[in-house]
Amino acid sequence: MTARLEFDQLQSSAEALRRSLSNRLMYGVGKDAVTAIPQDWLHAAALAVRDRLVQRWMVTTRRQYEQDVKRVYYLSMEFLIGRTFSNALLALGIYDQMKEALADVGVDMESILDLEPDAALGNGGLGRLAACFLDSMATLGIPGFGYGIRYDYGMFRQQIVDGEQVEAPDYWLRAGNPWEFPRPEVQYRVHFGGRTVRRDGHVEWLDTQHVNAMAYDTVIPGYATDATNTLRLWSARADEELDLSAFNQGDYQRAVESRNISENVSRLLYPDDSTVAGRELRLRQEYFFVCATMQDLIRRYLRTHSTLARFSDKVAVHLNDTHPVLAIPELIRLLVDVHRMSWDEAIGNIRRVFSYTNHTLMPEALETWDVELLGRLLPRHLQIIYDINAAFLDEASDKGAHELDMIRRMSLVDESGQRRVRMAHLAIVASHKVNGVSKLHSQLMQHDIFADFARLYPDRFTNVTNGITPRRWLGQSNPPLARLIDESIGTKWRTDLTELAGLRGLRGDASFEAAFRAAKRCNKVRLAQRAKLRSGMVFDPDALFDMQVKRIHEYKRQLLNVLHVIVRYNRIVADPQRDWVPRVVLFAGKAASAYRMAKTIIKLINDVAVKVNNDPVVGERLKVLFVPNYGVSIAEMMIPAADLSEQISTAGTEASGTGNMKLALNGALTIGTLDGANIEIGESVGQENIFIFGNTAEQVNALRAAGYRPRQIYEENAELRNALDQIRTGFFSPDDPARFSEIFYTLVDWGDHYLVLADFAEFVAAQEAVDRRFVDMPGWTASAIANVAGVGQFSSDRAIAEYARDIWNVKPIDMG
Ligand code: 26V
Repeated sequence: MTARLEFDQLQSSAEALRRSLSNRLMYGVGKDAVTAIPQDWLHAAALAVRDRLVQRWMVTTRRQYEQDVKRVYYLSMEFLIGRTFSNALLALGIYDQMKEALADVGVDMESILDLEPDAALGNGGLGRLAACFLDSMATLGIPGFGYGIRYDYGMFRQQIVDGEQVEAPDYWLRAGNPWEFPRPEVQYRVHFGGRTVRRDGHVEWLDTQHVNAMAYDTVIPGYATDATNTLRLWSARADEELDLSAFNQGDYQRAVESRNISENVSRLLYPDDSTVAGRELRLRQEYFFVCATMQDLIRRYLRTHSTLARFSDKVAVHLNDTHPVLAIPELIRLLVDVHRMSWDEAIGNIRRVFSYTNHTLMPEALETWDVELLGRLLPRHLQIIYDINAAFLDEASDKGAHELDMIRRMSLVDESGQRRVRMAHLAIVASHKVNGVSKLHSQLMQHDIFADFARLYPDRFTNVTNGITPRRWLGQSNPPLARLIDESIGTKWRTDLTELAGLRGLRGDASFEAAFRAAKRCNKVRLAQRAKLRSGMVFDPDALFDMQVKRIHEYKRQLLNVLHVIVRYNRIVADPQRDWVPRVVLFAGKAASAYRMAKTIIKLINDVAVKVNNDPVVGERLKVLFVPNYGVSIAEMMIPAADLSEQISTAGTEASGTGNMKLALNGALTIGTLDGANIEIGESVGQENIFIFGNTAEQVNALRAAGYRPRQIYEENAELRNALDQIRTGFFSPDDPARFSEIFYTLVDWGDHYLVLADFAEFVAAQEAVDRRFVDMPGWTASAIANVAGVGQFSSDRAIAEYARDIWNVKPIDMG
């Protein structure tokens, strides 16, 4: 019999919240109003909010069990959540009430919001996408679990010292994390190393070392629904017994040390979003994560089912890129070696269970693991991968793939040079669906890197264009615009973003346009104030705010942007009296710590900024600022203030982009190439409301094939030549004239791999068109409104609905 519990039904009034606050401060934080510091108030307020989430959480969990629903497990090494407090308040509809409750006890809510650290458990787009997807799954009532790693150290904090990036550790758990529930009773053993033996027709994995994975749960609230979901993150715990044995032998120090070493597996997020470092610890992390996750979902399934025979009816596992691909051999191992399912039955289940999203075409970012390393760390998994490969190659040959070259290309093991397992191939072979993240990306995936597979399994490949959650990226980050939209077309857009199309009807409505402009100005003033506070720089809120905010990478072409800034600067100096459109060019983004060129680009941006900002001839006509430590919270502050969104990657390189969607949703116009989701954004907002320039993906290929000659472009374009020579000769770095020579040679003499010079002239022309449009303020505003009105389909709700229907075959729960 279960005990009958009596607990308080928590209400949402300011009055009830004030009472909760007092209780939580007293009994949760252990402080009173006299001793509480602002951090304590935030903690108490977070606990008061969390209590209200828990009520819904229990209801949702009960409904899921009652309805024996099919669940989706979204496996991702990264979840870039950001802050939770405001988001939860808005989801629960208690933002104003909490503000009032805090005011009643003498605390200004806005001033404590900034004390909450970002949960920065991700690098960039892939991690933030996972966070938007959690929000949408909960909001749509899709029974979903996020699974990941609870890194002690998230994405590093970026400081800019003398114009250069300096990394500092991000110990985000310092003040405790009020949003998580530790589950010490949920722990699984994760084994490494050892050897395998065959006994009675079964394989046993022996002589291993192990570490435990302990669960931490976070409630993910849906917006304006009782439905919630769970994000379960694993943290490494050394085994008690192991310690004790060393301790008993009198070696106390060694016991504690070995504990630390095995717990390193969840210590830090790898701060690299495009090259796979061949690091053993990263492989250990990947396995640690999927091993605990697969055990957990089998255990959950067996709680309500007596055998695993129909596992795939109730379980969908989604692989966010290849990072969790070891879940495939791990699930096979558990089914076959532990639960004694036949190989064929296990394989059948696997294909129905798994699906995989590819997030990049860049060859250096496609994961492969050294066979020797895999065999040493995970001998049983390597065997299973070989067995899958053998079966796959048979199947391929049955389907007519006889050609040796083709077999070599498709094999799960790359045999050229040191043998390596191709994780993407394993994901494709073992999944029933594989998707790209924009139309172009999905096409290129099928025609280029995975063409052989697409021919073999034509029905397997599909597209789901990315999306972003309107709750955070408009509702929370941009209150002035959100309020205006509420007043103009109602509040439904928050759960159906296509409602924004209703704004088209307000075209030509002078008072709406004025209010729209006022909202943008308000956000620009807010950003300018922050910049003044942090950097001392003053800029005019009526200038055009031009933003490129994203990871620093050569393919994203921050260099193309800098070249335009330099040319603009030179033009202003040559003719200061012309009617220049004042611009503030803002950059933000982190460089991978080992990516030298990306770090040099940051230094160049800062050196150019010093030159431009201190030239008295330039004045307000041009300002350049690099905003340090870009992350979710800084994005929420910057994006609403943008007039112009820079989406200028070499066509064919940016899989989708999601910053492009956030900026358009906040009323920025895009200047961009025909790459990733830019193409679809252009189709939706209207080609007259976007500035497209540059070579297409097809033209990029043709150019490269024909023998691209950047030096010729350099020689023929005087303004470009001048800018590049300034970079080369130390015009921006008089203290170290050779500092940027490598940039010059990379672009002019070493092939300019990302075709910066090829797109330069068109980029500058597009920037001139931007200026012309901006001085026509009514025209600009109409375009900005068209952008907001047109981006409805880029909601993560739409994306998740497509995944649920076409890939996972799951339905929303009935909340009754
Ligand atoms: C690779 C690695 C290598 C090992 C260390 C950690 C790490 C972390 C991430 C990655 C892959 C990054 C791939 C990625 O972030 N792709 C981005 O995905 C976005 C969401 O689909 C998409 O909008 C961006 O265009 C795409 O670059």
